[in-house]
Amino acid sequence: MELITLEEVDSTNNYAKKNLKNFSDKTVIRALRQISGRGRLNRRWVDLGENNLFLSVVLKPSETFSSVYTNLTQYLSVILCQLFEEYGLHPEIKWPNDVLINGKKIAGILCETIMQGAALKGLVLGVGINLNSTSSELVSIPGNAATSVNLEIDREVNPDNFLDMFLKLFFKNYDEFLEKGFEFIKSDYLSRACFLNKQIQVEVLNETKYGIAKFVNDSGELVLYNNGKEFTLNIGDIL
Ligand code: BT5
Repeated sequence: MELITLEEVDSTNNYAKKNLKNFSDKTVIRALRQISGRGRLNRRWVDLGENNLFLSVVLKPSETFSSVYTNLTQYLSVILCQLFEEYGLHPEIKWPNDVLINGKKIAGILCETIMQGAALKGLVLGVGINLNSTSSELVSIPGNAATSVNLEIDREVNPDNFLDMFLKLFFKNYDEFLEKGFEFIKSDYLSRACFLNKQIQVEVLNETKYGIAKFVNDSGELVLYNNGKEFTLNIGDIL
């Protein structure tokens, strides 16, 4: 594992993608300031200052795509939960990979796949983690439902220490996860899931699906029941 720290960047994911060929497998790009952080579907990730984490993990696990890579964001969401639990918090996962504390978003994950024809050039797994913020800064975030670790535990968090713990835990079981897939993390994922057996709405590519979130299958997909019908979703946003 190699860690590269940048003072300022538009987006660590953009930087990792632009310079992908220069990075080997398991290179981590961290930026102290990120001025145009991205979420999914062109949404923004708000920079709450240097005492927070913005990073992208460059992964080059194989030369062709494997379906297990679609579960990397879920693997990462479990790692984040385990870290927050070290701070005495009770994080929950909203399918597929949002990490919430008391119903508020504390971290965001964006995984991008870079292909050239059928060849996999790499994966860029980006994560923003709110460690230190103020209630007034959080108000600027669209949706008004964000939090940070310091506000939940009433003390500042050292970003370097957190990053250190994050990298150790992420890479500890990473190779085994790639071999075994979602099933390897399934029970850790489900024990933190906050959406099961509830009537939910999921936005899937401009369409809204309604139903009861019945279970998450062995591929990490969400299975919804509605009027006796079953829908299996592999992407979407629970509203
Ligand atoms: C995400 O998107 O949650 C993925 C965010 C990934 C950010 C990292 S930072 C390092 C790397 N480089 C990048 O450019 N990106 C990655 P999504 O599920 O689309 O959620 C975006 C929504 O989260 C926004 O529309 C806001 O409502 C909310 N949001 C934005 N900034 C936030 C923050 N700092 N804390 C909590 N919520 C935030």
